Amino acid sequence: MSKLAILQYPDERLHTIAQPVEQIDDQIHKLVRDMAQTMYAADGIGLAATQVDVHLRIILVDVSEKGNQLLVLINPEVIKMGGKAEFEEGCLSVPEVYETVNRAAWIRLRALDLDGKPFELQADGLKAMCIQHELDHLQGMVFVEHLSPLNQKRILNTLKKQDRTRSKVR
Ligand code: GNR
Ligand code: NI
Repeated sequence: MSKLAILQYPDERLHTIAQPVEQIDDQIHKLVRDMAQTMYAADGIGLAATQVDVHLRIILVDVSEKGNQLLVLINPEVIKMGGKAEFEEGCLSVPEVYETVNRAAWIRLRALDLDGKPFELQADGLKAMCIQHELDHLQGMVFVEHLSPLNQKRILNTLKKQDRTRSKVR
């Protein structure tokens, strides 16, 4: 297994639209294992392939307390979503930024598992929020892009300052 590098906003590659997986082969299995290792090592509750610069429709989610309930969604498609919820979100590609985003309260989707078998899934709460966050990544969207332009500007400035202080420390 190997840990993968996570693209950092505002990296343009985060705006790439992911393509469907055509064949779930050994290469995809290895990618999913590496993504899982990367997500757990970063203490994340989700990870989209986009974030590791692989532009395929693959997302991982594990919102369990112990981090032992990994959900792998290949070629996920939304069947239905509804209700309204607000969540304070963060992202491994946007370190130290937490902002409230409006989401659907629940989501129903169809996806393939690691054997290529289709299944359906219904989620609400944190899990629904995380899945919507990951689906956005597959569309090339980062959560801060749900915020007002002014807020986005503030965040970009904050990230630039973080960069400066980091290079001073090093
Ligand atoms: O680890 C993550 N935590 C998180 C917290 C609140 C809302 C969304 C997330 S997803 C994020 C991992 C990530 O960046 N996935 O794309
Ligand atoms: Ni994210």
